[in-house]
Amino acid sequence: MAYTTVLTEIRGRVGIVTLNRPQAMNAFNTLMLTELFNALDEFDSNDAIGAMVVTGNEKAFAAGADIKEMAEKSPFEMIKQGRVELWDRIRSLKKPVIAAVSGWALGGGCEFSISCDMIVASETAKFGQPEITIGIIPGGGGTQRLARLLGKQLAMEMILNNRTLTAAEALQFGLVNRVAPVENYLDEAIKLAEEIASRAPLAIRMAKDSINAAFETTLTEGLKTEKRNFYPLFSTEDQKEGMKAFIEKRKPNWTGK
Ligand code: CO8
Repeated sequence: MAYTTVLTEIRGRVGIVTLNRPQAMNAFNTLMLTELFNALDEFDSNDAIGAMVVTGNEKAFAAGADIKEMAEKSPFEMIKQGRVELWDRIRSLKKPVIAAVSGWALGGGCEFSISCDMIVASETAKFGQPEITIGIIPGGGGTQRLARLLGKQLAMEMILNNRTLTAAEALQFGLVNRVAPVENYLDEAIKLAEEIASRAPLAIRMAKDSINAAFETTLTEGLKTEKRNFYPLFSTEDQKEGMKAFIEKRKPNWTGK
């Protein structure tokens, strides 16, 4: 499908979505939200794709929700749009999503990146939740995800006092997986996605689901989820192939079955 506010590309087994509103620092307006999630859904249901990358441009990953579009909205209109629920859909995508972040990742942009399964940042990336400066709070999961990822104190400072994190700080605090120079952060993200996409697809799906369960439940319940995802993998062709290939000292040939 042809989109205007996002660009899509397939490289090998990786689906890449590029946010494309550079004139607005990639702020999420209604059209871009629709197109972004349509593009992700398309990639997610395409068996030829094993992982996805979402990126912006060097200057801005995304500067949050479109303030101009939102400024005069009523609570009812905001609820009706259901925008803030969208970020939570990322974890229900079957395939891993990697955010490749350069420049500003603010508000909903920061929340989108931390809702992804991994983040590769450029050295110029800056993560922040400036909602407090415009009289609101994060609505795309920022209060919950940052508190879980960074701990209470730092989340408080980011959300209550607009503290931004540099790429180096984000790496130090475990918010991002790796930091690369601005010239090749996207290549790094695609390389990581390619590696993941070359692995056993069903095991990747079960692994993503199991790790996400860790944020939802007690350890006992989480371990049950892991077992529920672990045992069925022994009914897959890929488990038989993976173990056989190990014993025969060769590379496995995954079929995703
Ligand atoms: N919305 C609308 N337009 C924006 C936004 C935005 N979030 N951010 C930047 N722009 C526009 C500017 O208005 C400007 O447009 P114009 O040229 O027409 O005046 C253009 O992008 C370039 O921006 P600047 O001139 O401001 O560029 P600077 O380099 O000086 O500054 C910044 C860049 C720091 C990114 C600055 O633009 C900024 O602070 N932006 C706002 C950041 C912000 O407050 N984000 C939070 C928004 S609220 C939110 O995200 C709630 C999330 C809800 C859940 C998620 C659902 C989607």
